[in-house]
Amino acid sequence: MPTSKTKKLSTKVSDISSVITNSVGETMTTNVGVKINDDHNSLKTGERGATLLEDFIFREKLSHFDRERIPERVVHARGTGAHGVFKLYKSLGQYSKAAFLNDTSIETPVFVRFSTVAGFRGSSDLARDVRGFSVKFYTTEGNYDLVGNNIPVFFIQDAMKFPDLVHAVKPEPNNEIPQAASAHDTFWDFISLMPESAHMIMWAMSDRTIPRSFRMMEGFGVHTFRLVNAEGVSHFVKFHWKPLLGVHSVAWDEAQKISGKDADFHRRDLWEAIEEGNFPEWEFGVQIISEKDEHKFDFDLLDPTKLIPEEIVPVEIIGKMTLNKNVDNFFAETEQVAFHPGNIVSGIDFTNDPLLQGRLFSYTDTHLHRLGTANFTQLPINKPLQTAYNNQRDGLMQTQIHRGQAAYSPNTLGSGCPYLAKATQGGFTTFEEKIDSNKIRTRSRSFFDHFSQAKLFYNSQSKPEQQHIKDAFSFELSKVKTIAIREKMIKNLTNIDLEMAQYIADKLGLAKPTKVEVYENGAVPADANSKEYTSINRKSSLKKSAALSMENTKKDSIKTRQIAALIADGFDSKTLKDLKNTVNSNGGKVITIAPKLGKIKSSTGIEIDSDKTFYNCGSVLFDAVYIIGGEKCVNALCEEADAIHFVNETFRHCKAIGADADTIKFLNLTYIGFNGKKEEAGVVKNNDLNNFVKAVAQHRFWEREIARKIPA
Ligand code: HDE
Repeated sequence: MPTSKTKKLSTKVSDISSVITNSVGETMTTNVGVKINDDHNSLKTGERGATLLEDFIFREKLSHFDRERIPERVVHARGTGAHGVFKLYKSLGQYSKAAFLNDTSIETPVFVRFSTVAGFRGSSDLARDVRGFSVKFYTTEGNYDLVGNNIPVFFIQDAMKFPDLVHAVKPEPNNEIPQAASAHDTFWDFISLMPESAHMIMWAMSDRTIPRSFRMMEGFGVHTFRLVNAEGVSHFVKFHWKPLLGVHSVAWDEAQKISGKDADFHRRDLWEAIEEGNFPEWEFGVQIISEKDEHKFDFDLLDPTKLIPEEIVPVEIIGKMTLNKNVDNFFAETEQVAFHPGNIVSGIDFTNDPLLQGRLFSYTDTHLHRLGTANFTQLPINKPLQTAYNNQRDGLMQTQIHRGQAAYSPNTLGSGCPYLAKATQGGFTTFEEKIDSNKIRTRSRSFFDHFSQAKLFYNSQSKPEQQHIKDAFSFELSKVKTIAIREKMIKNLTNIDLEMAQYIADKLGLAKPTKVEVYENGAVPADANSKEYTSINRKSSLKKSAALSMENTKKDSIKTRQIAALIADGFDSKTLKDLKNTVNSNGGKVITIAPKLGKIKSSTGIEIDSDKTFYNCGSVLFDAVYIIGGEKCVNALCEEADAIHFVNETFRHCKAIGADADTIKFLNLTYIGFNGKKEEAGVVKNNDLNNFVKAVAQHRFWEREIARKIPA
């Protein structure tokens, strides 16, 4: 039986229902309730006359329309959101007094927004970019926001540099080119002068920035936070989200093509998964460090360009988040949601990470600008579960009607209300960190090692992953027009891996570096001339961290994977049926693709409606392909150049390919055929559906890329 607490908490989504309007069955009215008789014609002076100013219906409609847009987010403008719940597996009471981290019986409602960083609101989902991973927990003690990314570190160490970073990555100011892409001069100019970005740029050039799905991304709180328990004892903590479907990405060529075929690919994927009841799930993990161990690491816990390797401090899984409801209205919910890393609840606190400290100012400031009023927390999506009681009053778009005479404290006229809460009653108290220092404007020396973890990341990648990083650098820097910037980047990269730097230099037509070029020109003004800034490069004891490679992720399921079945008239209906049964029973989905929409007739005369055609989709929108047999079908597919291209492209992107035994004539027209009888990894012929499913679960066969390059 749900406790009354549970009941109340899990009704967050329906709490919003009091403000949901549904016009089904209703008469159209103006905003002040006057029933409208004609919504098609404005009021005119005669049939061919001018429109009259008195037409209040027309004026209201147009002037509301003129104000429909609010400023898009300055970063993370492109995103999508969903509702869900968080359930704790085990109590963290030993470390935190936060109720939602203590009581395993409650379900905490959440709202999550995923985003890209650099692109405008209408940009493509598949840009090479960091993904935002913001979670708003509507807890019994107020809203807690974990505003993180899908990468555990960040480009810069001090919030002072954030506007510079963003100006550098956004489209260039003279011609507003390129959209949603870091492959341009200003970005790499900035990065080449900011050695502290070395670790993050390795992640950014890895496949982590081209995820297969939001549902297959990790999430990280990035900064070190504090957990504070009922006794006031603080522990440091790093937060993690681990997707139950594993961490998977697409290929770069594929990402670019998806941007053209379906710029809403990630948004659609999340929406459809939730609509179909395939609720995305992430486990919530913590790395906990006691205060006494603060200085035991070879990096500073307050430095947001560093992660704590899981081999050194394991991630303890403590709960699970499930996204189970799409929004009713994108603007009202996803666009108006206001996340803020400063929204913490009793039991969680900040550290002095200088990036985090700056964020604590920036988000509220942004919301005041974007949402235009100090009352933005009254919007249904931002409202806490509890009614807010305080003496803040009035302001633009005040929707609360505050009763009573006294809007100040202390008061007698209001019986002293609202009361203050003691710490024992849940009143928020800040962790009393001891500080005794001078005011200074400088960077801590403990933040100066920029390359050790960049190396650790590179060394932890599999060979194909390393190749993808080299390819990504080669691509991005080839788009940079200023040769000096390319050269500077190559020098910097020698500090991470000499062979990698040589490879990229060669691709850019530059001289291959022969030695490590110790970074010379520190970009941080206070330390620009400091030898120490450049020379500290502490050696990490750890050479590799398995958790940093996607190669080691889960590959045991095809749940929610989209499998294209190529068919034409004369297809073998039994194979299609068997394929559907096998794939469906393993949690995947088969989508039939034919030369045309409408009825397609099988060899035995059964008619089915094709789901898609070769002209309205492409292989890049699927996880795998299966070619259905049947003599007439195979002959028709042989005539279909797009079908041949479909299979070649699937092969090029290293995905699983399955085929009936009698499709060999068709396969011979593709690269699979060009390779004669040689077995290819992930290509399952001869109707072997079980092995095909196993191949799809592997996600990709990157070894094909190394074996040979194929055009597609
Ligand atoms: Fe943000 N960031 N950020 N950021 N950030 C914003 O807030 C900012 C940083 C992140 O889905 C803005 O509401 C500063 C790190 C996400 O609505 C803005 C600094 C991380 C989102 C802002 C950072 C993030 C934002 C723009 C350097 C990962 C999207 C609109 C100190 C831990 C939230 C808005 C959503 C959004 C400022 C750095 C994540 C301008 C000043 C590090 C996921 O306030």
